[in-house]
Amino acid sequence: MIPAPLITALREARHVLVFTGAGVSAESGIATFRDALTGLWERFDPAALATADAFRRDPALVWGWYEWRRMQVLQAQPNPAHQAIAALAQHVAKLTLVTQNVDDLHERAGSREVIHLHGSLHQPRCFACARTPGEPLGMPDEPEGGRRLEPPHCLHCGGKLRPGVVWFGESLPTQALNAAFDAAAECDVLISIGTSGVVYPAAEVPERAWRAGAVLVHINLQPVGNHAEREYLLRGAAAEQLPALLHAAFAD
Ligand code: BJW
Ligand code: ZN
Repeated sequence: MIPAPLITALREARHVLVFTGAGVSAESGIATFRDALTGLWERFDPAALATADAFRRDPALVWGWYEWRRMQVLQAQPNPAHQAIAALAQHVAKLTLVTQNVDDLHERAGSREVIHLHGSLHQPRCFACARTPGEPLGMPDEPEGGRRLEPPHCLHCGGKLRPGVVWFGESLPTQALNAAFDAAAECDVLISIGTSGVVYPAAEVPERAWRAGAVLVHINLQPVGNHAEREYLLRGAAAEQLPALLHAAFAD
């Protein structure tokens, strides 16, 4: 059952901020990070794979792991949750989409101007000079993946290419973070989908929106959130809950 005040808030909203995490892509077959048994951090050590120190220590291990993940994303398709977010943009005056995800499934579902707080698997840059390669990466060389793979070299300085993602201890892209905080300060409704909300500063986005007076709704398999006033939880899979919310708000 979708609470009536939430339906009303969504119908009347001028600016909706959609904030997504790994759970929105779970039903496309992309692993999340912290889910029991299936999460990436259950099977892999983040300190060995998702830090600049790890890349310095063993670039082939880190590059091979990210190429394996990039290949999984290339083979995946957007699911009904990604599609519902793209469709929601047609129903509200303004929609801002902020994602923590490093895949491109929102773009492939038709969402425009996606704000990526944690970068992208598809836009590597040089570890030495930070410039991007002149041409996009082709299909990964290592289809079986998960194994060591030497990173390609930068055409400008000869340094090693690194994945264009934000590792632990690194700053988020300033423009993206500012745009997300600005949207949080002025949105009427924030829909937070498939995120555990434990990684900062990204987790501040829904917190700031709530403090600024927005209605906050979480769509999650788990009971996330603070159960405060103006805060709702639609518990279940994003690919079911989000289309149901849109149907309830905009079907007639
Ligand atoms: C479903 C579903 C379905 C499943 N339907 N729902 C203490 C306090 C505050 C901060 C810190 C601290 N200690 C350290 C920090 C800083 C650190 C941090 O936050 N650490 C915490 C983990 C404690 N943050 C940073 O380092 C950030 N930088 C920074 O702070 O810079 C300043 C600084 C500079 C110098 C020194 C120190 C600080 C950078 C953070 C970068 C995060 N990067 C990653 C990896 C990206 C690359 C890669 O992909 O490998 O980003 S970590 C990983 O977590 C990834 C995600 O974007 C991010 C968030 O995860 P997400 O999306 O929430 O996924 P899960 O798996 O956690 O949750 C999935 C959810 O979906 C669950 O709730 C499920 O129930 C749900 N779900 N299926 C609906 N079908
Ligand atoms: Zn370079």
